[in-house]
Formats: sequence, C-alpha cells, structure tokens
Amino acid sequence: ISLEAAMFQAVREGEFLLYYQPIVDAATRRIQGFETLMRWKHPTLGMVPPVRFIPIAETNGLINLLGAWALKAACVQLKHFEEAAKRPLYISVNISPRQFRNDKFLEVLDHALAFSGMSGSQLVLEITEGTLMIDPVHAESILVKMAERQARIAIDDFGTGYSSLAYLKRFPISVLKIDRAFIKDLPDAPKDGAICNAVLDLAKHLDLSVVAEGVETEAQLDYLDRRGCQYIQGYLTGKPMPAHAAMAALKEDL
Ligand code: G
Ligand code: G
Ligand code: MN
Ligand code: NA
Repeated sequence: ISLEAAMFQAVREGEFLLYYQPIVDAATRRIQGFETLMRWKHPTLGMVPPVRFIPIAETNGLINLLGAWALKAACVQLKHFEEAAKRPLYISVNISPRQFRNDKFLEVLDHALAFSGMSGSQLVLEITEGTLMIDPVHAESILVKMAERQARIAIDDFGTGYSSLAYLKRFPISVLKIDRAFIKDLPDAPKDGAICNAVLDLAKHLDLSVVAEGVETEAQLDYLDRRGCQYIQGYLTGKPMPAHAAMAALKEDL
C-alpha cells in the first residue's frame, strides 16, 4: 500500500494531529502565540514527517481537507490555550498554495472562526512568497478579504522565495518570518547577520512584525534581540509539542 493510499485511510482513522510551537517575545520570553504544525502518527510507520506527506496532499488535493480540519482544530485549541493562560494569544496556521487558491478557502476560514468563536484578529495565516506569486491578482483579492476579517498574513520562509519585494507594498502583510537558513549560523556569519539586519530594518519602516525562525542557541536569541527582533521561534524556546504540553508550558509561563 502506497503512502498516498495510507493517507486516505489515515484521514478516516483520525491519525493526523496538530503540534504547537511557541512563538515568544525575544526580550521577555513570554509566549505570544503558537504555530500549528501537522503530524501524522501512523500505527506501524510511526511519525511520518510533513515533508513526506504534505507534498503528496498538495498534489492529490487532500491538503484542502486536511487544511480545513487543521484550521478549525487550531482555532478551537486557541480558546483552550487562552483559558489556561488567562490572557490573549494568537494562533498561526500554515496555508499551502493549493489551499490558498481553493475557491472554498474563505468559507473554510469563516467556518473555523464561527465554530470556534475566535476573533479573526487572533489568527495569523502563514503563506510563502511563492503562494503570492502564482497569481498576484487573485492573491490580492483573497488577502483583502482576509484583512476584512482582521486575520493577519505572515510571509513564511521569508527571503528564500523567488519573488520581488514589490509585493510588500502591494499586499496587506503584517508579519515576516525570517527563514531558519539565515539564523542557523548566527552570530558568526557576517552575511546572514547583514541579511537579518536588512530584514529588520525593512520591517521597521514598513511597520511589519518579524519572527526569527529556528532559533536554537542563546547567542542567536541575544543577537536578534539586540538588533530589535521582537519575536522568536525555535527549539531554544520550545519545540513543536502536543496540545497538552503546550498547555503545561503556558501554565509555567507566568
Ligand atoms: O514541522 P516541520 O514540523 O517538520 O514541518 C515541515 C513543513 O511542513 C513546514 O515547513 C510546513 O511548510 C509544512 N507543514 C507543517 N504543518 C502544516 C500544515 O498544517 N499545513 C501546511 N500546509 N503545511 C504544513
Ligand atoms: O516552513 P515552516 O517555517 O512552516 O516550518 C517550520 C519547520 O521548522 C518545522 O519543520 C519545525 O519543526 C521546524 N523547526 C522549528 N524550530 C526549529 C529549530 O529551532 N531548529 C530546526 N532545525 N527546526 C525547527
Ligand atoms: Mn510556518
Ligand atoms: Na519557515
């Protein structure tokens, strides 16, 4: 049985689950929100990594079903996180190119918000530069509708895509997520440091937030914090974890 066939079975059997990775304030290390990351727990194969199953789901269209489930489940979970934390938080959800272009996408989004009772302002949708560039006219119309719902847009893997900076002017974007590729060799890589500084400067002038991804060391966090990077995500401040562990992390995070 192929991995693809196993995926359809996995949907029926409820083998997909969501992990949550904290996004923290660099200065205080307080949790501000979580990125939702999909996991597949297969009964015999064990944990199948998203790099193996997301591309298949993107090709056969199953990503629309999985993505709709993930968005709704993440919104419901956010309400539980906020009850545990007793303060407002946000949830960040990855949206693949095919999901973004699906004509049911706005319905899926509205259903997730209505079902969970969550405000759109607490939702961040992570898309890549590539997703925007496939069809910029269509992308603009979707982004404007998201902005009407107060949902924020983050550019995921920022700096690694094949695109121009012009879209930062054209589209209503709120967050840049600096790709791990630019973080991993900090603080001793002058070119990576220069790129991070340039992104932070650009974001400041465009009034965008920045999240540095893949922060694994204190030296990296310190470097980014000193240069005014407000938000950090990485193994240093929290690995992707199941909901119950994220709840525990929130209760420790006074
Ligand atoms: O979690 P890592 O946890 O291995 O995730 C690897 C990649 O899989 C991420 O870069 C992301 O692009 C993709 N991914 C993880 N979860 C989701 C999801 O819920 N939806 C989509 N579209 N992609 C996801
Ligand atoms: O493409 P996207 O940024 O959505 O995916 C994030 C990916 O990065 C996930 O696979 C997640 O598990 C992984 N990740 C998160 N933090 C770290 C980190 O500190 N180090 C490494 N190597 N990977 C990380
Ligand atoms: Mn992401
Ligand atoms: Na990324």
